[in-house]
Amino acid sequence: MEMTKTLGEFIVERQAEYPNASGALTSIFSSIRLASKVVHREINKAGLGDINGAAGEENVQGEEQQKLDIYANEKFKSALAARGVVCGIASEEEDKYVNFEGNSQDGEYVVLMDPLDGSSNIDVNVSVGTIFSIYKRVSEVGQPVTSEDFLQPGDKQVAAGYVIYGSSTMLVYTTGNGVNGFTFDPSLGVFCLSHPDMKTPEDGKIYSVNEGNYIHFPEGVKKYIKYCQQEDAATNRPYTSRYIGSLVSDFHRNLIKGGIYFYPPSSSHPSGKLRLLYECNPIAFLAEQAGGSAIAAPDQRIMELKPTELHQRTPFFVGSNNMIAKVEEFMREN
Ligand code: AHM
Ligand code: MG
Repeated sequence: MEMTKTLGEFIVERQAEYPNASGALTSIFSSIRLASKVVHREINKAGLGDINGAAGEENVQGEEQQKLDIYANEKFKSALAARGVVCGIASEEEDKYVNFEGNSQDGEYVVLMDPLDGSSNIDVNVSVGTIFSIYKRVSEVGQPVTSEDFLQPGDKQVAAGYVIYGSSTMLVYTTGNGVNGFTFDPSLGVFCLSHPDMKTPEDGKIYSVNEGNYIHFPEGVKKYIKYCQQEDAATNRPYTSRYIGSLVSDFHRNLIKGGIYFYPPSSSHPSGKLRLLYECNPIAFLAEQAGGSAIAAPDQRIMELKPTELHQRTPFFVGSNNMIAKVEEFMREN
């Protein structure tokens, strides 16, 4: 069998290529890698034990927490706290940001995460994911973290990525030098480089949106959806509609094949549904690093938004450049 490079080897190699990259980042990736293996293991046997189903609690956003949401949150949190390089985290499943005490206080990085995204899909054996975003703290090293550490614009991200627990488990990440994807080999217990230097097509044929909300969408978005459905040989229309309802999975497919994912503002949810800090920013960073784009509105890059709240939501349009340009055009005109 030909051995491909493992995630661990790749990170060490990259560190040598970029001497300014801190060894702390390597350590953070080790934590994420470990926690994702534990979550992978649990998800793969989720139908067997009593890990499926609701936990009986709601998160701060009024959403019902699933047992696996809480499990994944705990695993990632403790893995990140263990190495003393992360001083605090914020998570979809935590009301407030969490300060890591003790020698973690000397850590220079904060991590924001959605430990288990797409949790409505857990009980029915459909792919879910973990999303993470890493920043350098702006507060003083040695002191407790502050909200400013977490409310940084996406452009300040040091690294971001996701784990997709799909038909195979993959970890995809960027440190601002392109995007690389690693597939987990469960028999060896390692992630192997399977998708080096991922680039998304300039154009795509797939549009991904919850069309059940159509009636509540702004006029420009409605017209764009109709545009996707019209027949036009020159532009390969009608496009194909694909919507899993797991952002990570929908994005991952579109990243590889070319496409657009959007969760627009609607009359019932004026800011959309997705969270800026731990869903949209990391996905936007990956999209741009793969040659695509991510916007909140026409001419409004996601990563330039200045966050004001930890769990703030934003409209989100992400994917192939030409498709994003087209939806922008429709939104501008309407
Ligand atoms: P979650 O973090 O509570 O799972 O919610 C985020 C998910 C995304 O993964 C997905 O794209 C979206 O919510 C689906 O929402 P909807 O069911 O409204 O289409
Ligand atoms: Mg989520």
